[in-house]
Amino acid sequence: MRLVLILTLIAACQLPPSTEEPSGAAPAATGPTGVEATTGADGPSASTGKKPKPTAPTGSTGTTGSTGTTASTGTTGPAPACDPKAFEIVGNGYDDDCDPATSDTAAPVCDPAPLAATTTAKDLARAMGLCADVTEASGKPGLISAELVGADGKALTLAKTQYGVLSDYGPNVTPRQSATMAALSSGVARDEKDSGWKSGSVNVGTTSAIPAVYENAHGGSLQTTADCETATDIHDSANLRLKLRVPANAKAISFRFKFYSAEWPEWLCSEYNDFFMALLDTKANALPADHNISFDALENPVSVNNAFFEVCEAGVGAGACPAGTTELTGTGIAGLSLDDGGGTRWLETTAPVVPGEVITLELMIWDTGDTNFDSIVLLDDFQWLTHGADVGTKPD
Ligand SMILES: [Ca+2]
Ligand SMILES: [Ca+2]
Ligand SMILES: [Ca+2]
Ligand SMILES: [Ca+2]
Repeated sequence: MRLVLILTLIAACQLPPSTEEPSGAAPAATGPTGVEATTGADGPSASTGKKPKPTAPTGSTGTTGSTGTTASTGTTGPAPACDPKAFEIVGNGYDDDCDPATSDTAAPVCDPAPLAATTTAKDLARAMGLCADVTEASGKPGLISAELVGADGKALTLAKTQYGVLSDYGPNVTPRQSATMAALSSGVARDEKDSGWKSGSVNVGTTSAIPAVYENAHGGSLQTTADCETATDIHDSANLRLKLRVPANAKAISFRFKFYSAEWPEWLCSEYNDFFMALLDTKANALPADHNISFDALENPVSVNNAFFEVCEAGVGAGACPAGTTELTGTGIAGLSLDDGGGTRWLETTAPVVPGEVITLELMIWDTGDTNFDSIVLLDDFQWLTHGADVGTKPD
């Protein structure tokens, strides 16, 4: 079945891209349409038997995480002594970091040029709002290093178009912080108007192992829904690994993301369960055993089979698609019409960290099961929070 679709897609790719919905034509026949459905005997999966159910992350609190007022909210009360290992809290009237050059009235911006051929991992971090470039030895807070590696953390040669700094994703999706955002893809991190965009299924040709900490906590499985078998082979991964020094006055982090997949809806509840994962290494308590801090209310990671897909065409697959197709239009993830892809709204993840520690945050995406039907994640608005926050993800 998947081969037929691939051939159809290849043929379709020779047509000019269109953002228009098919007029009068019935949507293409789709496969399993509900996460409750099991993969049929004629489905794409040749696997039999159930994998062990993943261990639920411990200590996690689902969507009950703090609402996360941002650092710009400020505080009141007597002025604390400044600390060069603190970050400048905007709007509180104090020079928090003992550096008069950092503004108390405007958050720093450091947008790199969008869609540049020279884009680096550090540019992706800057697009997310991580402007402070520091050395680990300095003890100062900010970005120590940024790397693009494989899902397993090992060196991997990514395709140049698997990542990018974007100023938009289609005409209706814009950054959450300043003028640019970062994008990672298991195909092309571009929308259909961008140079380098390709439709549907791009085979980068790389493979990676399941991240060890996640694999160990889930018995080697990537399965996220009880009745939906998931393959365990990872293809075309892209992992933005950030090493950061937590400011002395920060107790938590937050960032925003938006996940889209061309697997939706026809490969929903199939072995082709592409993932976005955010693995945090911190000394803070209450970190899930698998270290993944982005998951839905059912504690499922953000994969094709999660509960956050709301940007889609209603009536095509499972779910009510309450956000409709506005944020799908012009993205290119849905192929030649809007009924062949879906995404989440902007979501916000929070997690606690320890003041002054060095943390590693790995933001990654991959194709599961094969290289086809790509997925993309938009990343933006990294913030240090001055108050504590539980691990959790919610619509922003
Ligand atoms: Ca301040
Ligand atoms: Ca930004
Ligand atoms: Ca895929
Ligand atoms: Ca791919």
